[in-house]
Amino acid sequence: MPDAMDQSPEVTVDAVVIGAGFAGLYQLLCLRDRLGLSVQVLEAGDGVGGTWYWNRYPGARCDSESHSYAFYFDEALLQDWSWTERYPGQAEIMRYLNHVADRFDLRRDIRFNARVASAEYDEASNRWHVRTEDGARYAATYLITAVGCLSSANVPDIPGRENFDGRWFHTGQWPHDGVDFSGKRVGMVGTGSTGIQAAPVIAETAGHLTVFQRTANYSIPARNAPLTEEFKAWAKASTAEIRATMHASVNGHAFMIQNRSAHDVTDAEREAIYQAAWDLGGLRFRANFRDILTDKAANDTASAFLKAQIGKVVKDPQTAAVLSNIDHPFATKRPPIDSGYFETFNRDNVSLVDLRAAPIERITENGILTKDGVEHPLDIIVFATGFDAMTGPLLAMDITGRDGVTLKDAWKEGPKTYLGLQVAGFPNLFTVTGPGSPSVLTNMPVCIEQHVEWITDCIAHLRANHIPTIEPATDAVDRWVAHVNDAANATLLPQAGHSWYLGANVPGKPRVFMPYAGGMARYRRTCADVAARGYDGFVLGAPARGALEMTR
Ligand code: NA7
Repeated sequence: MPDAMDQSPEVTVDAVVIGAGFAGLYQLLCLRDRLGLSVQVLEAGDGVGGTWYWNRYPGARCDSESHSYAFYFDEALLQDWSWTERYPGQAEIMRYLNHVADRFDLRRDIRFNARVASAEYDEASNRWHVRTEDGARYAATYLITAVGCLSSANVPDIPGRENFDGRWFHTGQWPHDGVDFSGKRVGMVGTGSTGIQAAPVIAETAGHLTVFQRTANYSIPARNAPLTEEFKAWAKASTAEIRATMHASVNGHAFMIQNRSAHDVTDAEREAIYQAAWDLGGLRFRANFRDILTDKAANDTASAFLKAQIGKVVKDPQTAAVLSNIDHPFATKRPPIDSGYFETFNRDNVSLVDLRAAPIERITENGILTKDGVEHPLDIIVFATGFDAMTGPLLAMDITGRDGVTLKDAWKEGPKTYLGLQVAGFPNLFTVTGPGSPSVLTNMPVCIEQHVEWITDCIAHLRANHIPTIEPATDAVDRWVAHVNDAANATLLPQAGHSWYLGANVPGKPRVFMPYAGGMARYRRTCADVAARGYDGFVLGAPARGALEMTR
């Protein structure tokens, strides 16, 4: 008997786009308004926003500066929108993306509450058949995933969670009506960017906050503040300059990495440079010297400075020692920036548990039991434990390409893409900010714009030339995967053996350095060259005979 899914009529469009965050919104706009295609966006949430729709945890804030965390494709949009703070908060980013959706009339082609369950390529018709969990069906020539890199929550499989009498939450699936911490005993597991943002805010209202730290982390003050009218005026007058800097920089930020080695200056000069960067706040700290991420001795200087700051801020020496017992070079895990994180440990209602000394044994009815036999009584557990990054959201969908090969099979040893954009054996499937692209190592809107525009130009090329399919050649994929590895190995990044860049935070996930560490500017040139050379490394399907005759 056919199931309910088979009974709903299939809707045919030129392109299905999965996700309505920055990437999905811009991809819709480009394909629909620039190329004139019919497009259906499928979005699991009930609103636009992607990452920012789900990550509503207390203190959620972007760590790219607001004037660079925006679409740059439309000058009028840039001129009309004003950010209010140096680093945009979650609610303001949501307002921005809703503004974009309204301004370009995008909602009419987005179906909300539509989580994609499967997508299957049919060679005979050259169509992707896409199903949502609620049984809707779509057929499309092009399938574009705009699912984000950090959208598959990693809730650790700690025994006993089901027995906990209190409530628990993952920061990436935060309730829309918030969580009331007042007077509650809150345990927060995880001290990545998220935990570091959340702890100070939770501590403001919680009866007691216990932070469970497995890996100690560096953090630099964000020094977030309202933007001055002068800065706002400068940002609006300087959009061309800001865009040029973001396109030229390694990370897509609106500042360049200084072209000097940490060894070029005296110890006193270096200390003064670090102090000034600490006082200024934010990710610019990493840009002080060109060799911070390539030379261990250079990195050690930054690392020593940052560890010393923890000791200056945190009053209890034992707590300071645990917080600064950091085992990896600076910035080899995503460097958090914070608003009062280390200061939080000076509060009477905050304590730190060192999971390296006593790991979590299990969750009990009353709280968290650590291996030293101490039960930490809790009313609420917050898992700030990150994501099954980059591949997680793609593999959560059942994607099947040519000859019945699934993406799970194709990637069982780790993700294999060409330029992070396409997978061999999956014709006309494009992965915005996919593994093998700079993505999470950059200021995301910049790399999203580049990917979306490249994909749009590519589809325009296919259509203009009646080319039915594009997919990468396997040797081009092999070369790119090797290059992605080489680029990572030329840096200190793989030295943080437990980072999510390597997939090491998810049990059983292949250990492969997933993002491309060769730099955004270089990557942008590579993608442009590939296209200019007739999509070198890609296999283009032969134009249909009828189509060719029509063009003659
Ligand atoms: P992260 O950076 O992956 O941090 C997750 C944190 O949770 C990190 O401290 C982990 O420790 C910790 N963790 C994960 N699983 C466990 C278990 N089972 N027990 C104890 N501690 C655990 O995620 P975030 O959400 O903070 O940030 C993700 C990105 O979002 C960030 O990099 C920015 O790009 C924005 P570990 O280090 O694995 O020992």
